[in-house]
Formats: sequence, structure tokens, C-alpha cells
Amino acid sequence: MADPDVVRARHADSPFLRACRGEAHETVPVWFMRQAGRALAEYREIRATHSFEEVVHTPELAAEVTLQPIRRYGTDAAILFSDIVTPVQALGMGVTIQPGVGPVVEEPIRTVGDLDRLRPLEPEADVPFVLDTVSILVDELDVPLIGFAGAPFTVASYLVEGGPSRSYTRTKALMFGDPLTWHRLMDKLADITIASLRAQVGRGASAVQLFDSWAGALHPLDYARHVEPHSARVLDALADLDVPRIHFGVNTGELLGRMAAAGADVVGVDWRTPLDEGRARIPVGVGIQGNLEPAVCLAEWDEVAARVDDVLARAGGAPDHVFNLGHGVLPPTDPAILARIVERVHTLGRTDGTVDEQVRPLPIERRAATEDA
Ligand code: 1CP
Repeated sequence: MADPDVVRARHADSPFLRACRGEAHETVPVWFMRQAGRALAEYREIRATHSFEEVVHTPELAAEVTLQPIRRYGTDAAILFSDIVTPVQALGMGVTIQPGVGPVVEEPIRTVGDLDRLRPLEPEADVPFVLDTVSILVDELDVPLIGFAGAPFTVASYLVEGGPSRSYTRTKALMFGDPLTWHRLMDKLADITIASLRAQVGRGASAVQLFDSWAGALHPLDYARHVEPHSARVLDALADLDVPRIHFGVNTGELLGRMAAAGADVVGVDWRTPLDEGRARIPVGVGIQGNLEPAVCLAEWDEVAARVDDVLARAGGAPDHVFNLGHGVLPPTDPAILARIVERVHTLGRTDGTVDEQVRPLPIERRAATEDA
């Protein structure tokens, strides 16, 4: 098994890690959230004979699926193939991942009594398959591996709702109606998240991303009161590991400053906030990741290229920009388009505070083409 410190030293000067630290480097690094998965025929082929859980629980398969997008796209970082609910699933919370739906929880958490079912995570005993996947990957990869976990709020939303939700009504009802139980739940989930992330780094992950995918459902006041302290505790508990901490959520334009303040080294921005506006909302010294609209990847190449350039222009050649989508790769995306995006970002992206003359931001007030004619 590779020594995790040796692995990290090997990647320390990679564009991705240098960008996360805001240090000078040559090419703009790029990776895609959900880069492994249904957009790739080679993933669908494995899934034809193995359930999602089987893949995650079999280190050789999980490692293979993690490597597939690196081979296809040439992305600058790999992200472990697992799920944000994997730790609570391993703790016996009755979680299944249903195709086309997502995580479903048999007996949701609704009362203080339900909290007893959630015990602390012992990663080596509870999720050895995740850690063994990390070990295989750091031996094989030429690029850094990103470990990840769901943030307490987003994992809580699945445990309380019982599955994916649009309104998070039950989650908010618990948060507002029984804050004591809410904070105890969040505390337990924060401890589970910390244990999971520390163990992934312990096996050689070079960076971590904390996915608070659904935090954007909250008013900033409620985020500050009911969520941020717990996410901050997670991020603080990783500080001594000296790996970049990326903090991401969808629809979080109004929360970006707070997500940075929670202790992120890099804040992920979804596609709804123009990258330059997102930048203005986070402190100097914190990096930025994003934020091409994932559905743009379904368009013809000329449109994709113009939108890639728009993101690069709004990034302004900053050395601390990591190019990504604003959320996950959509299943109907043509992998060839993603490969071309990587190539374009690598070719046209700059990191010295300048912008290539070919690269232009699109004016937001641009009228429809038919009106121009
Ligand atoms: O049928 C299948 O093959 C399963 C689909 C799938 C996949 C490919 C799920 C179920 N999870 C994953 C992998 C996954 N999930 C990864 C590793 C792959 C990669 O990124 O390349 C990661 C990082 C996640 C994280 C995850 N799971 C998040 C946070 C990221 C995000 O998209 O915001 C969330 C919210 C989940 C929950 C989840 N798991 C699966 C689905 C379909 C969902 C979303 C359900 C919903 O909409 O609420």
C-alpha cells in the first residue's frame, strides 16, 4: 500500500493542487462533478451486470469506474466513486440507492428517539471498501484524487425526508420545530463526515470536497444558524491535514460568502451565478471552482465553446480558478464534448491574470439572435 504522504508529495505540484492553493501554475485545471457515471458507455456496461451498491462495495470496480473519465477526458483530478450516503448506509440506516431516483431511506429520522440509530462511524470497520478503493486509486492515478463527503445538512435532508426532495419541508420542520433534535442530528452527522474524510485523506486523497448540494434551499439566516456551525466544524477538523477543502452547493449564490467563511479553501459555484459575481462574494485568498451550465454540454460545439470561453473570461486568468461544471454531468452528455472542453480549457485558459484575446465574456443582456437579424 502506498504511503499517503509520498502519494501527496507526488501530486503537490499538479495544476489542480497548485490552483487550489492559489499558487502559480501553467494550465487551468479542470474536472467535472459526476464525471464518472451514466454519460459513459463503459460505466453503463459495468452497471448492466452490477448494482450501484455492488460497484461501490467492490474496490476493483469502484476504482475502475473512477479511472474511466480520466482516460476519456484527461481531467486534472479524479473523484472517488462512492456516494454521499455511503457512510450512513454502512451504519445500517436502511438506505438504498434506487436507479433513476437516488438515495431512499426506509425509516426516516423524525424524532429524538430516531437519533439513537445513528452511531459513530469507524471507517476501517464500517467502510473498508471505500478506503481500499482510495488505496488502489492512489497507486494507479497520475492525477490527484479528490475524496468527498456529503455535508451534514444535505445528508440530513435524505435521512429526514426519506429520499430526494424538492421542498425539504420535513427537514425544515425538524430544524424550526425541534432545534435541539436538529442540532444533535447535525452534530452526529458532522462527526461521521469528519471520520469519513479524515480516513480518505489517511489513505492518500490529495483534496476533499464537501458537498452541501441542497443548502441553497435555505435563507442565509437559517443557513447561518442551523447549518454553517456544523459544516464549519467539519472543515476545521480537517485543517491539520493540509489538503485543500472545496465547499460546494447548488443554488448557493446568496450563501457563497458564508460557505467560504465556514472554512473552505475553494468555493464551488453553481451555474446560476456568473463566475465574476461569485468571486466578488468570497474573500480574497479563497479559490473558486466552476461553473459551466451542465445543460450547455448538450448543445452544438460552437455554443459550448462560447460558454466555456465566457467562464474563462469571467475567471480573469486567476491562478486560483478550477474549471468545472456548475453541477454534475447530465446523463445524455456526449463524452466527446467533455473531452473537447478539457482541451479548450487547457489551451485557452490562462493563470497569469490575463485573458486570451480569443476568449470573450458573453454580454448578459445579449438579445436573441432573431432580434439582431
Ligand atoms: O444508477 C446509478 O448508476 C447511480 C447514480 C449515481 C451515481 C453515478 C448515484 C446515486 N451516485 C453516484 C455517484 C456519485 N455521487 C459520486 C461519484 C461520481 C462522480 O462524481 O464522478 C459523487 C461525488 C456523488 C455525490 C452525491 N450523491 C451528491 C452530491 C453531488 C451532487 O450531485 O450534488 C448527491 C446529492 C448524491 C445523492 C445521489 N446519489 C445518487 C443520486 C441519483 C443522487 C441525487 C438524488 C437527488 O436528486 O436527490
